[in-house]
Amino acid sequence: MGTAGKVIKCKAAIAWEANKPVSVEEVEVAPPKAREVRVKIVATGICRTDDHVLKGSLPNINYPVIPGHEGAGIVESIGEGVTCVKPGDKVIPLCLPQCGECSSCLNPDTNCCLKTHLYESQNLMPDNTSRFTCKGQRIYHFLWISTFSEYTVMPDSAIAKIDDDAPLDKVCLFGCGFSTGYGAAINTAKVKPGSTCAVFGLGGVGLSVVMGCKSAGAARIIGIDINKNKFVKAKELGATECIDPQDLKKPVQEVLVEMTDHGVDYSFEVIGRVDTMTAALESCHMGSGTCVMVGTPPAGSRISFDPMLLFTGRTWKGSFIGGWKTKDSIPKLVSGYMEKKFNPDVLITHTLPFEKISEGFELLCSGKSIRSILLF
Ligand code: PAD
Ligand code: ZN
Ligand code: ZN
Repeated sequence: MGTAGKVIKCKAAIAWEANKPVSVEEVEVAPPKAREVRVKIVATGICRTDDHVLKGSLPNINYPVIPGHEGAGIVESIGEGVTCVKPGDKVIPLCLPQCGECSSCLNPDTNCCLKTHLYESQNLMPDNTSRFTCKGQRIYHFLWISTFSEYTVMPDSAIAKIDDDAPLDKVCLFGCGFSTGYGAAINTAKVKPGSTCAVFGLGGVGLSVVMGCKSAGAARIIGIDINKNKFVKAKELGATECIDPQDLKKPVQEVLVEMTDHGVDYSFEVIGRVDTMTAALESCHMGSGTCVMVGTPPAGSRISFDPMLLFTGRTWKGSFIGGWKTKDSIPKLVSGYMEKKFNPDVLITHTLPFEKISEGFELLCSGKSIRSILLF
């Protein structure tokens, strides 16, 4: 390709500092170094985690940064030693890498590769340099993949080749939202047929949890949200009941325990607040209930809870990108989509040109969208 080995100028959205909207700028994207890949992003979703970056509530982010982590695109060029993809391949960048070599990657029971940002910063490429500049200034990467740039560079451990026929404007959701929620239900909780589930937060990720619970055969799926507009889609996707905690005279966890003969079998926190994390734990059945934390805890937060809740046999777990070993699993999930095994398209409420990214964040923050997809 004509651009291989050259710097590419393109559009990207930069968060210059926390608590400011992103601005669309022209950036320079350097060619990939050894074991790196440069990708032309075609479509990217906006996940709440990107909004956490804008608000400064995600740990260890350096500014200015190009956020975005729910993208799909086409390989433009590869650096020396890359064998897993070639120019022209359709790919999904992985916000959780799978290096294949660390103790987590070698352990079949976890997907938490030690190259994750939550363990080791991914604000720069592995050689500690950035591939992005804007107005002469170095711009940081986000989770190694920065999908809010038309061209972006990532290590080859953070990319997965997908089906040649996959529609990139839809399957970008497999990069985060859908895979995270669906996997939290089927991999992390291992929801059993006939069980009762409660899902706190019915955004793009929470609704994907609802889909996972439904496909696992849950008999009752109770959706909880303070925005009643989310209930219609939740019911369409399998929620059997929906509750707005603001309508209740008692805490929602007490109501759930009463509604379900001493508590639910599985609860999921998909908001990212410490009060709802403990409420979700408290709504589980003694002895057997499992609570899964999916929402991202605010940086530096601490939880205080009654240890008797765990002493009496409840299980509290976290789920990171749905427990999937990403490089192995995301291509299979995309194939499942192509075979119509599940349909996250229903989560896409808005499709916008990339320049309207700030409108996409406003739609998310005002509760009007589930997922907005930005097209380059
Ligand atoms: P979203 O903002 O689309 O959905 C959150 C939902 O929670 C909205 O519908 C809100 O109305 C609702 N809500 C807010 N406050 C309350 C409350 N007090 N009680 C009940 N409902 C409430 O976000 P999303 O679905 O994109 O992401 C949800 C969380 O999951 C967020 O914290 C994000 O950072 C996290 C996430 N985690 C992973 C992971 O790997 N664990 C991956 C992707 C996203
Ligand atoms: Zn996300
Ligand atoms: Zn690893």
